[in-house]
Amino acid sequence: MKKKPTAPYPPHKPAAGWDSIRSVAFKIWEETYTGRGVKSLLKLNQPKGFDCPSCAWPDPDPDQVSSFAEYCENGAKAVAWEASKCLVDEKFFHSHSIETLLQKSDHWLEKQGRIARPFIIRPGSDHYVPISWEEAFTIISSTLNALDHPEEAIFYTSGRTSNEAAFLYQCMVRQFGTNNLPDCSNMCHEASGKALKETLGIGKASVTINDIPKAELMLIFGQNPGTNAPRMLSALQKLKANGGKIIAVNPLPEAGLMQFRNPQKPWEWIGKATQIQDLYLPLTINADWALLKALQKILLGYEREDPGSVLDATFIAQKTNGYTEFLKDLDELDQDNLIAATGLSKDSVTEAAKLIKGKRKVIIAWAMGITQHSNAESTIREFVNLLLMLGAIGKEGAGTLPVRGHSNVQGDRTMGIWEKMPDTFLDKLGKAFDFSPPRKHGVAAVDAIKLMQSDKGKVFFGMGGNFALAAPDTQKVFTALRQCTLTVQVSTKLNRSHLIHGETALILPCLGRTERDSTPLCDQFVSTEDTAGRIRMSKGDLTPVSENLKSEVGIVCGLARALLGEENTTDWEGMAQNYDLIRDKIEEVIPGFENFNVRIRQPGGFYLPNGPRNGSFDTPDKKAQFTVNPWPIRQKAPETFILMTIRSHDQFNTTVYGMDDRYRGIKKRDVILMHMEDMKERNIKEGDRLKITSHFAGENRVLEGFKAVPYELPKGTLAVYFPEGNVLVAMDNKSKESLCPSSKYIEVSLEKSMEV
Ligand SMILES: Nc1nc2c(c(=O)[nH]1)N[C@H]1C(S)=C(S)[C@@H](COP(=O)(O)OP(=O)(O)OC[C@H]3O[C@@H](n4cnc5c(=O)[nH]c(N)nc54)[C@H](O)[C@@H]3O)O[C@H]1N2
Ligand SMILES: Nc1nc2c(c(=O)[nH]1)N[C@H]1C(S)=C(S)[C@@H](COP(=O)(O)OP(=O)(O)OC[C@H]3O[C@@H](n4cnc5c(=O)[nH]c(N)nc54)[C@H](O)[C@@H]3O)O[C@H]1N2
Ligand SMILES: [Mo]
Repeated sequence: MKKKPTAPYPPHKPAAGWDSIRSVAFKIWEETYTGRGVKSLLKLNQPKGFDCPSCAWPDPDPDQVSSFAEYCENGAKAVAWEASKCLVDEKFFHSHSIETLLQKSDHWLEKQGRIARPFIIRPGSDHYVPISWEEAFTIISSTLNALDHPEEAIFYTSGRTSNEAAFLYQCMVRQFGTNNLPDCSNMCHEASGKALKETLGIGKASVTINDIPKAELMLIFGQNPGTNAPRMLSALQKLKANGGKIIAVNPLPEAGLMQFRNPQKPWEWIGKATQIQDLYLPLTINADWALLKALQKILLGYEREDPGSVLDATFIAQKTNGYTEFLKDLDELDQDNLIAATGLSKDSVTEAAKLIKGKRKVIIAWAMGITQHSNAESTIREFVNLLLMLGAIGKEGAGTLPVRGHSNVQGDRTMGIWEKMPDTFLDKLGKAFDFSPPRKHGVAAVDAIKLMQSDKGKVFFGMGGNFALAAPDTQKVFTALRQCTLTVQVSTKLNRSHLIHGETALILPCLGRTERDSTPLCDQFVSTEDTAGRIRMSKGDLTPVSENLKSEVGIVCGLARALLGEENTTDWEGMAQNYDLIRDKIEEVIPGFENFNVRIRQPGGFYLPNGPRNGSFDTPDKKAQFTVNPWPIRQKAPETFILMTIRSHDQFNTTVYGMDDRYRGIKKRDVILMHMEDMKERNIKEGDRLKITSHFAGENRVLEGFKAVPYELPKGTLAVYFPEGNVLVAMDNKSKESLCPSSKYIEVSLEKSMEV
């Protein structure tokens, strides 16, 4: 029999192992040329060191932390990137105008090094020039205070900001008078928070890292952990060693889920790699809902044949509500139609159902392949329905695991970075700081763009991140930001958001996680919250790259004093010197932080309260909710493709470390991944340059000159890298419930580019 041709990519090599050690060594040398990067690695994720600035994957308990290397390749890259010895100083901006910088790649911009001091562009100028901190705060505060209304200002947050800085930042913004606090979560896990809060009473993971090895089965939906949460693979390896099984659901066969060599265990770098996934389901993009309903239906069939073989009837009766309606709806669905919609064979769906049957210790993990769809919340509520059927919540080795992105994105939300914090939080905040917080909801990320577009948003303040590139609809975001009177970015490294600026623009450079944060009182530390809701201390000890940096806390306190005036009663000065005072206020306002200053000093920190983890549900009727979620059908024209935007192995969001997407075997970023048959049918050859046109609500957007790469993904599906693909994402292509952009579902057509 003739062998079916397969795409050359991905190369199907084990993830991590020696290659990742080599990659780390190279990056550290390239960035720092000194021991700076190596020194900081020795403190990375150690109980007394600093929290990794890369992803939000939890650290093991203190007694299980590897003293050799409690970090992954991509965490080490993030550290090396921050520890850079190069500086963006006065000389740099003297010789580079905005016009010339706009011609440079994003990789080049960040590679210029750490921003050394505050800079300003004054109206009409094309060069950043130095400015003192005092003058910077005066300009920002006088511009803000001259607005017609505080709601004309937008205060964005990325997810690296510490708890202490985030808490003070939202407090300053609310004292100023607005809830316009969009964050990167609006484009990330917003749907997870919403769907989990409604159904289980809290918008966070119900499992801890210690549950994973105890699970009998783990389902991983829409996530690429080998690249984006690499230390998760060590936990999965333990689950496998204990006899647990793993099902991966993803249109792309991701290397990290196939085979793995633990880079923390050199004896594994050779020999047989661990096979991670037991069953791989390469489903049609956004067919997760259909797959979940099909699985529930098959499982219900097994239960009816053999009562007790699937359902946990006691759990359902005692702990849940809505089961009858859920069952009625499920019975009305047609199993064959559901399976057909998944693009999977009936056999593979049945195999998955058989793996689930009889199990109680089941964890479902997911990430952007689920949340960045317009129907994300429905899919997530179906995860909950499935877990509730099995009684797989509130016990060891079972539950929900939305794997967060940025290292403190979850903590920032806990601290009040949200455009619609509940009244209970606002009441306590007002009491603790003696003011009346605004109650009108603010704007989330997409609405922030619209506010600026409409000329009602005049000031954009970015606490970290790279909004210009991370937000959808690049051209529109650029225009919106350029219409602002003032744009301010608190940053460590140069990025596109510094170049796409308002009439006046400021860069306020801050300390990174790895650096010592000294105040006249003593060295300070901050705290972060991981995916599993554990609060830990983070204390950097590298000498800051420049004497002209401030900590994020210092920046907020300095600005708040200028903005809110002499008569303001908050002790900004005291808190800027002594972060224990900030933690006392956090304790006063946010439940779960009792005795904060004592418990944060314990090795490993402490877990925040989590109802579902203990089997209690803080919903209106105190029960977990089964829900009915209608079939989310998205119409598309027959000849078009669905395109997703994904991360390469050599980037952290908009920070591009290099061009090597090693696990996928691709060494360029201007590429479009395509099924071989789709290429053949359109007479497209590997390397042909294509014009990609996206279609949404009658509007077209274009990305030109991307090279075709034959790749193992379902027919009709395409992939390009984020952030390059963002020009194709229409701002209104988003979830109606959580307003999160559908960055994984972009309807596009293709044609060959004119020769370039
Ligand atoms: N090294 C590194 N680490 C990171 C980041 C980084 O850029 N680099 N980013 C951080 C951040 S902020 C985040 S949010 C996370 C992101 O972590 P991930 O969510 O793993 O990142 P993505 O590359 O967006 O990958 C999403 C996955 O979803 C799959 N997918 C797409 N559409 C569908 C679908 O319809 N159904 C299913 N089942 N799967 C689908 C894609 O094939 C891909 O494997 O990582 C964090 N960690
Ligand atoms: N098309 C598409 N769009 C997406 C996504 C996608 O998958 N596809 N993913 C979305 C997701 S999940 C997210 S989370 C967002 C990410 O959006 P953002 O969080 O806005 O973007 P980042 O690229 O993480 O931000 C990088 C910048 O942060 C700054 N920085 C780094 N460390 C620090 C620090 O310690 N303090 C401060 N103040 N600044 C620092 C540096 O200057 C760096 O240039 O993008 C979203 N956009
Ligand atoms: Mo994210």
